[in-house]
Parts: sequence; C-alpha cells; structure tokens
Amino acid sequence: MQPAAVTEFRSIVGAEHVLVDDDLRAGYETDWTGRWTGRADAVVRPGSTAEVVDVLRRCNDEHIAVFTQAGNTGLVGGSVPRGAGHASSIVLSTRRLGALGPCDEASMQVSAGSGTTIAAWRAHARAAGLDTPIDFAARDTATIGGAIATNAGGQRVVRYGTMRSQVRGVEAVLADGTVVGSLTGLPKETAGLHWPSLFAGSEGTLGVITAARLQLVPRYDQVVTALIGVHSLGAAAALLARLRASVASLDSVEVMTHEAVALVCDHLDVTEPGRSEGSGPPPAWVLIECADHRDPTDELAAAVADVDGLGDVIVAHGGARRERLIELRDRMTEAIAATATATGRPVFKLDVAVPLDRLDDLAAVASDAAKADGARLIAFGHLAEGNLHLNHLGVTDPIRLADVVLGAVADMGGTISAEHGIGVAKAAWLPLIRTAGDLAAQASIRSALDPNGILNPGVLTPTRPLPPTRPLP
Ligand code: 2HG
Ligand code: ZN
Repeated sequence: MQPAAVTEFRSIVGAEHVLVDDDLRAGYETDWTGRWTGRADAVVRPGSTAEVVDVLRRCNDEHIAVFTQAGNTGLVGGSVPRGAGHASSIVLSTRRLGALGPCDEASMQVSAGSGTTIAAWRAHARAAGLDTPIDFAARDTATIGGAIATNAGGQRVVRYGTMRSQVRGVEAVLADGTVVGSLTGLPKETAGLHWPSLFAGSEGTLGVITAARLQLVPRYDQVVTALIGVHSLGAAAALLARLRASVASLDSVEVMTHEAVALVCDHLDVTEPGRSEGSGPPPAWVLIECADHRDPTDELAAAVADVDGLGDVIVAHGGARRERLIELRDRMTEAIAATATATGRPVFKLDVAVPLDRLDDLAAVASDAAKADGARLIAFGHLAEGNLHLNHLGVTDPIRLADVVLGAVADMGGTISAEHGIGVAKAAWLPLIRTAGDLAAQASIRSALDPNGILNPGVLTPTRPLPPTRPLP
C-alpha cells in the first residue's frame, strides 16, 4: 500500500486507530476458529459514519480491498483478510461504532451503531424493561453489524425469527462512499427496495453497515427450563411439534447429541445429566426454555406429558439450576475450541439445516461421514430450524467430508449454511443450493454497487478447489 494512503487513513480516523505493526494487526488477521488467516496492510478503525465514508472513498479510488470486521466471532472465514488479487488491503474494524440510542418503548425499537455487541444491546434493552429478540453464545463479542451481515440466528429464532426479521432500518456506506438507508424505523413503508432486506446476509459485499434500527421484545421474568432426553432426532421433532402446537411461551428449543453433552460436561468438569441416577445417557437431549409474564411450567408439563420416545426430564425454575442447564448449550463452542486447541488441530465446522422429517437421515449421514474420515463428530444446534452444527475434531480430509455431507444435505432439500453464512469456508459448495442463474444475478447486484470489487472479495464466490489459508495438518 502507498504510504500516502496510510497517512490519509491516519488523518481521517486518528493515528492511534490505524494499526500497521504486525503484532497489532495479528488479532484482526486470523479468525476465531484459527483456521482462516491472511495479511492486511493496515487495520483501520473509524469512529463515525463520516469517517467510514472517507476511508471507503480512498479505498475505492485506489482499489484497496476492504475486509469489514466487527467482533471477529464469524465461523466461515468471512471477515479476515485473504489473498484475492488486490495489491493492497485493509481490515475495516467497526468496533468503535458502538453508540446506543434511547429505547423507544411505544415502538419497541432502538438505534444502535453496528459495533454494538449483542450483550450491550441486550443489557440496554433490559434496563428499559424490554429484551432483545436475538441471543446467542458469542453475545459478549459478536456485534449487531456482524449479526445483520450474516443474518445470524441463535436460540430465540423459534419465537422471533433470525436477525433479518429484527432490522427495521439500516444505515450503510457503499463502496464509493454513498450513504444509504434510514433509521426512522417506520413499521410500514412501501417505497421501493428495502435496504435492510438487501443487507441482511450480504456478508460485507454490498457496503459497510454503520448503524441499524432494531426491534425489541417484551421482557419475560417467568422462565422454566427443561432438559429432556430423546431416543432419536425424529422423536425430538415430534416433541417440537407438540410444543409448537400448545406452548405459546416457547422461547427456545435446542438439541445436543449425547457426544456433545459429554464433551461439554468434561470441559466444565460436571457430571453428565442422566448419569447420576445410574441410567445410560439417551442419544440426544432437547433443551427447552419457556418464558412468559406468568409461570409457564404447567403449560410445558401438560404439553410433554404423553409424547412418545422421551427419557429423563430435568427441570429448572431460574437460579443456579437453570444456569447449569443453559451452560451445557452456551459453552459448547468454547468446549469444542478448547478440545481442538489441546490437540493442536483446528475444528472443522459445518452449519447445515434440513427439513425436520430428514433430521434422522442427516444424523446418519453425518455420523457415517465422520467415521469414514476418522473424525470425532460433535453435533448440536437449533431444533426448530432443523439446524445442526456439525463440529469435527481431528478431521483428516475436510474437503471430502464436506462434499459428502453437504451433497447429502442438498439432496434432502436442506441448506449448506443455516446461520453462519458462506464466507470463504462454504463458497465452493454454493452451487449445490443455488442455480447458475441465482449466482449470476447476485454477482450483478454486487458489481452494480461495488464496480471495483473492493468489498470483501472472495466471499460468497464459488471457487474450486478451495485451499484453506491455513492447511490442516
Ligand atoms: C451456536 O449455536 C453457534 O452456539 C456456534 O452458532 C455453533 O460452534 C458452532 O458450531
Ligand atoms: Zn447456532
């Protein structure tokens, strides 16, 4: 990169917010899984929309690639630099765009800078007696901008939908510095294209999201949590059908295989559920949460009373007992990462979803594929969306494994990415679920808004073969 560009970035955002030293850039150059890594000439950290405009104008003029990054909790290599045919590149960090406006209780909305963490958004909503419709384990670091760009999901999707459904307005800066969108948050307006719809899931390719107007939801203080053993994922789906039909307070329905629960219990150094009474563990567990203004326990108990194929039931009404149950799910990714670190080999993650009546088929395909590879499979996820996170420890041939599993998922009418996005990790398999016509139309939209191709080059772009930037041993 020309030294003049660095000088200009310094004059725009302040010298302390342009990081050029290797050790200062390092934390922005490798992703959370440790699997994806690259090199940028600088990390630039604007503190306002106006600064984002000036930084992007300069990048566009000089064809400097821009890898927008927020919390760097992504799991598909979508926000770290990569070699992509650009002579120079920056990581544009949105972490300083963290301002939160007042919560509007009548519209139940709030405006937030895109660098606001999910945890800060939630704490702010709760201080106003409200809550956020989105929540997931990476809440302390993940940001609302990243959640919009990847259309993140999490555990409350069964009740409120994904991030896409929560965005009432968005402000974003296009590659040439044009600011688009609005934060007025009108619930009804039919006046052409809807910017939130376009930006949700765009993975940093259409512009840099700088702020959003977000939906809030009621805060329920009566919560009941139940961990229920199931004999199969098919039985879990039958349980889900019953819950959906008769439990209005249903807030989350998560699923974890026995192997996943055993791993997290080992990590947390706690006894595996179902083991203390001397019974063998069920193949899988469903973790249910119901939340309401009135105690939802009876509603939940009545719903599960005569469902077939259920095993142990462990119930908690808030407090430390609830925390212990929730922790099993919340700390799963951390437990997997710790195990991967201990073995010195990055975890290989797939994030797939299938129609609910194919969940048992998916479990069988995934288990056979992992066995054939010699990998240890840790599967868990969001039952209501048929979404399983397939984590592979000690994988031998990740590309082959992905070919088998993702091919089968596509044949089942499923998707190769339910909530983590495509990034670079899944790009090679996009043609399994998108036609050539779909991909060409998306590429046209992208090049219309970013004619120089500076925004997150390489993501959402099918290429074969796909070499991981950090080869697996
Ligand atoms: C979750 O549901 C996240 O906890 C992470 O989507 C999933 O680590 C994973 O594979
Ligand atoms: Zn998830």
